[in-house]
Order: sequence, then C-alpha cells, then structure tokens
Amino acid sequence: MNKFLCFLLLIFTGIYLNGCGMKKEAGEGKLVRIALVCPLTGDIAAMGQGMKNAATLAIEEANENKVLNDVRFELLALDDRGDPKEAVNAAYQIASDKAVYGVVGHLNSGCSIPASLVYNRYNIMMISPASTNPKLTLQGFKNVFRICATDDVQGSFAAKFICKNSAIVQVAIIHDKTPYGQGLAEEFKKTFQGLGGKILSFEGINLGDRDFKALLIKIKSLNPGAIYFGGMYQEGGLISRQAKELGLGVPLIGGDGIYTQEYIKIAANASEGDMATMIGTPHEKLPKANDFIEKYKARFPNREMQPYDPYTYDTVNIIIEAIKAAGMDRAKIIEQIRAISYDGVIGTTQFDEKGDTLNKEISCYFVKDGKWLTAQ
Ligand code: ABU
Repeated sequence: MNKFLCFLLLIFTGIYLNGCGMKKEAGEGKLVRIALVCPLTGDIAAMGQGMKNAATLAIEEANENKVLNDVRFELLALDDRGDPKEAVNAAYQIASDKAVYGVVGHLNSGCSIPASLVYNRYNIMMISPASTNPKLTLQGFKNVFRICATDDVQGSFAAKFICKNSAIVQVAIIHDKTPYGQGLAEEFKKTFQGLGGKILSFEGINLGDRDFKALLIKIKSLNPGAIYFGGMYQEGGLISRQAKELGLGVPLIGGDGIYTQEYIKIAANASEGDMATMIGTPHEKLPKANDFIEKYKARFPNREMQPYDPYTYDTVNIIIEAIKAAGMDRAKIIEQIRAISYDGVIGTTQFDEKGDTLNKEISCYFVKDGKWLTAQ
C-alpha cells in the first residue's frame, strides 16, 4: 500500500471511530465512558468522593474481568459542587462527549432535576444513586432513573417510626430550602400531623450557614421533643451541636443526608441519640454487601465508606450490564435499563414506568458511642 493510501486509511479510521463515540487505542479496546457527576469539592465533598471511589472500583473490576470483549471502560468524574448551574454545565460537557454512554448522578436533587433536561435532550441515560426528590422522575423522561426510594416514602416513614417507637409528640422542623431538604421536611410534617403529632415551627436555613443559635434559642422556647432536620450533614451536624450547647437536649432526626460518619464528626458528642432514616436495607442483612465492603476497604484502605457508595457501585454495574446487552447505542441502552432486573449489593433493582426503583425499603439508625446503629 502506498503512503497516500495509508494516510487516507488512517484518517478514515479516526473519523469513523470518533464519529461513533468509540475511540480505539492500540491494544486497549474501544473506549466507553461512564460519567459520574456529584460534589467532589465543597461542604458535602466526602459523600461525592465516596461515590467516586465506588464508581472507580466498579469500572476497574469491569476492565479486569473483561466483561465486554474489546471494550475499555473509563470513568469521567465531574464536580458539580452541589450547585445546579455547575450541574447543567457538566451535563452539557457530557452531552458533547460521544464516548459517554451513561451518567451516574447527580447526588443532589437540586442538581439532578435541571441536569436531567439536558440528558433528555441528548438521549443519554442517567441513574441517580442518591437524588430522592420525587420530581426527578415525574417529568415523563424515558432516560431518567434512580435507585433510591423517594422523599415521600422516607419522610412519612420517619414520622410513623417516631409516633410508633417514641414518646415524642411535638417537633420543630428545620430545612435547608433545597428540593431535597424542604421536600423531605414537608413529607415528614404531613404524616406527623396526620398521626396527631404537633409541628411547633417550620423554618428554612441557607446552605453554607454556620451559626444557628438565634433560630435554636427561638425553638428552645417552644419546648419541642425533637428537631426534625431536612438537609445534609454539614448543617445538620452544626445544628445538633449548637442545640445541645444551648441546653436544647433533644434528638435531631434527619434523613439520608445526615446518615454518614461525617455528621458524627461535626456534631461530636451532641450526636448521641440523634436519629436518621436511610434508604434501603441495612448492610448486615444484604448477602452481597459484605463482599463489597471488603473490596472497598482493600482498594481504599484509608477511606470511610459513605452512604451512597453501594448505590453508586450498583448503578455503574447496571449501566455496564445494559451496555453489554445493547451495545453502544444510547437509545437501546435506555430500553435495556427499563427492563433490567439487577441483583446487586443493595438487593434487586428493577424500575417502574417512571424510572423509580421498586425497592422502597427505608431503615432507621441512631447514634450510640459515636457510631450509627440500626434501630430496628
Ligand atoms: N437524598 C439526599 C441527598 C441528595 C438529594 O436528594 O438532594
């Protein structure tokens, strides 16, 4: 073959592979990217970094086990900082990358909801391991999924649990004004009142606030039996600590956003007796969870596992399963996910018509001796 023909062949091969979104590097197989978008910096970066670890583990395993011949999976991890604008920017970056076949994310409902419009426009599937606001899957988008139960389920579970298992009859509610925090707080309020409980106050704070003492002095004068907090661990931990410093010695009860060791580090001793609901079944009851925990510890020996890490690991594996069945076709991958039944670390995942998981299990935990323990 003469030099000119060789040159044409090289150009054609490059254009063809790039055009199909499959860059091929010698001896490494086709490149298939799975994007992960979550906060990798900022106040809740610990949760996002945990998700990145879990996604890394799943991708490394897929490549080591050569789950798909001649394909090399690569993680594209982007930082949305928990900011809806950054989330949309990241979504456009992903949409323009033809090697991306699926999105794991986002963490925050306030990010997943606006970013889902972009993924929908470009027919890229997304599965959120963590965004629990119901609105995400009420938009009628065929490409949008989540593997966590929603805030209506979680908020009402918390209210029923307290009414059934404690003597708490009046509660002050604080939320962080986000779709997740406020939405969860509203669901709790509705069910708690429906069961005869009294809501003494319903107050919003701002993300990033650090001093809650003025609000807590007001709440203390109302004599609540507990504070219900809709929000994430950074603000929740500070509220718990400052409440006890002011002599408001009642438990703080929150949702999955506070269920992390980071919360206990921030609240310190004040966290003893605080409670959290968390989506899913406790690890000790899940057959595949121990294996995952061991692998995670071996790969990331100095990192504490975060609540959404098992969810992220399963999410990446669900996307890989769908790619295995559908090939590199974004529309067919979406169809595969709609029909999937995946037996993973968090149990079996199947999706309903809206894209929500059929697994609606919620568990309850409380802090004892600086650790979260299962309450039931
Ligand atoms: N589900 C808790 C944190 C993420 C979110 O829904 O905003």
